[in-house]
Amino acid sequence: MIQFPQSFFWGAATSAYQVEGDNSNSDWWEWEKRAGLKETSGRACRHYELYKEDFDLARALNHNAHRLSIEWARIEPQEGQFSSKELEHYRDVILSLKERNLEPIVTLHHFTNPLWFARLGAFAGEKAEQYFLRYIEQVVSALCDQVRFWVTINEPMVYVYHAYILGIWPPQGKSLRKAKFVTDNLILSHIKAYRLIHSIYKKRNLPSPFVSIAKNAQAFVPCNAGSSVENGILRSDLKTLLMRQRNKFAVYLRDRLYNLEFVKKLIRHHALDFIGINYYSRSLVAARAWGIRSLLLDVCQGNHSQLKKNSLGWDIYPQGLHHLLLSFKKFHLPLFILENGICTEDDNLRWDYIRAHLQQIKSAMDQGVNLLGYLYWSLLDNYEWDKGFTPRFGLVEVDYHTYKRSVRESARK
Ligand code: IFM
Repeated sequence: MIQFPQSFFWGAATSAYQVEGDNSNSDWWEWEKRAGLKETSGRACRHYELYKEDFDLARALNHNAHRLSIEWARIEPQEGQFSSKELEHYRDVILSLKERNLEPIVTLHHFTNPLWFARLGAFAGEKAEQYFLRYIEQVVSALCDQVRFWVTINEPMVYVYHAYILGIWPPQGKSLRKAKFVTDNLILSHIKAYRLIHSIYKKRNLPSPFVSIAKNAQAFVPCNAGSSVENGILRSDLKTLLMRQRNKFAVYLRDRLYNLEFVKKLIRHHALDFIGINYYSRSLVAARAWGIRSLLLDVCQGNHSQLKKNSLGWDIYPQGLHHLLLSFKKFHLPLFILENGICTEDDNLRWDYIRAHLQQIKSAMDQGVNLLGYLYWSLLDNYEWDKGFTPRFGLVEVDYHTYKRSVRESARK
């Protein structure tokens, strides 16, 4: 039995678009149809109607916290028109959590945008940050008396990478220049949102809130070409040596730029009260050249990994979480794992995954890491973006025909 502090937050996370259903004013709603995705979000888990039932399950599993997100497109379906009905809905959702002694941790942006905002360029648009702040002001003013933990933006770099570098999420950009512009805009938007949220609490004489982002972090590991055979080509020793040096350098760069830089910038502006971390897996680095694109993006081509994998093929690598927690420790802020989880059809593997990660967390805490809590991704099976409904991340299984929920064994352990 691993022992954690009494005050530790335990729970699970969801995001609005992935579970609520019928988010027809969001950019993803329009895009998943236009892009011809095999599975579109549709009614998702019908969590918009069934949230009380879902929170009953979380409570019965002894959770004491729950992370959810607000769908901006529901709050502001048309530019400047705010829906009091939807604000009321989310207030009910938060109150339902609190009635069940579940601490609400509320995300304000989780990948999706209102369609009107997307049409204006989303975070590549000129007035992006003003629109974002105006929305946040509405939401935070309506909920501040009930919420202490805010996450402004979920996984900003994942959003930028998929939407502006790989070009596989809306708006399907493929430009490093644009990616940089959007990243800078997200940083600015967070800093201003941080200040705004604090000022709202101050004006109302409420205790200071805890505001952060959810930073996706990855363990970067050099791809070991073993006997120096990579892509079927036998390499000379010198070439192998150079390749190893290049991979090491690429790992160093990615760790700094992908994992740490965003957070560092926010800390420099005193705009984080804790560091929210989402961790799933490792990435095997194999830079084919010294150019910046290769150093930052090339991954191992052959399958050198012997590790067990989730159903999307991601390596299970719990020691990566330990390493990351220790490297974030140097920022001297409390850490909070806002997502960690596995999609699998094998529930024993799910439990092995959770247990192995908890062991790593405990060991990091024993080495002085100040961790506020651990949230599993996800409470429910849900809509995994362009991958549809096939990946099963939930502690609770969802039957997408009947919407019946069944708690998995791994959730009870
Ligand atoms: O489902 C996603 C979530 O929206 C953000 N973090 C990673 C999860 C699993 O891919």
